[in-house]
Amino acid sequence: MIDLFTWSTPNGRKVSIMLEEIGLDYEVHAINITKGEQHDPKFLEIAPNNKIPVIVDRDNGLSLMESGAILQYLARKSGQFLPATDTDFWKMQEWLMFQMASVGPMFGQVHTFVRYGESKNVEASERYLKECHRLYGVMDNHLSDRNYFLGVNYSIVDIAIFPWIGRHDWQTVNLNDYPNVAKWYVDLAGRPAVQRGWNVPENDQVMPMP
Ligand SMILES: N[C@@H](CCC(=O)N[C@@H](CS)C(=O)NCC(=O)O)C(=O)O
Repeated sequence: MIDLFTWSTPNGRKVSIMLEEIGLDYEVHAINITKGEQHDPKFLEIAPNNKIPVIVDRDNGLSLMESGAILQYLARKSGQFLPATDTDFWKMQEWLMFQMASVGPMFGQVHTFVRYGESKNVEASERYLKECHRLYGVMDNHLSDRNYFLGVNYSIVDIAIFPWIGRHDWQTVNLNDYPNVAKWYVDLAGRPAVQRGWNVPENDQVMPMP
């Protein structure tokens, strides 16, 4: 049994989608970050960086923050979505780091300045939107000759990237400008586990479709 501390955001959804995919029992604890619940001293005991998502594995008491680490832990615990070869393992690290270091932080800035800031800070909005489009271009190019980020197999890299593309409406990105990303996105959006994971904690946010 896994305790999942989360909210309906891209980083949170990575983990709920993963838990749905691997079919592990889990209990959801909603941490409403719009109300500052991530700063609750009790939550900080397991979340030293005061951010969701965090898991606690009741089997061994381990608590983990950082969605990239959590995805790898759950892959290993379940024996699912693990790369078959050493080369694939490193390719997984490469694209997971790409998500964690580039897609997440840069798209997050677009959400801050373009969506919430209504592009009033022109310099920041242009800078992050430009980088966001560049990253969409990188992903579109990579997916031009493969179904998934690691090739033929759906993996934790797809799970890590999907919820960020699931905010393309917030990013003012027309997904049809990136047809390979759009095709991949529609494919993943059709997976029942992805749909269930999107709705954790229960929310009324519609998954945008191109
Ligand atoms: N690198 C972290 C980022 C986590 C993160 O930024 N979480 C956001 C929601 S998506 C959060 O909890 N924000 C609350 C805050 O910054 O106070 C991860 O991938 O887990």
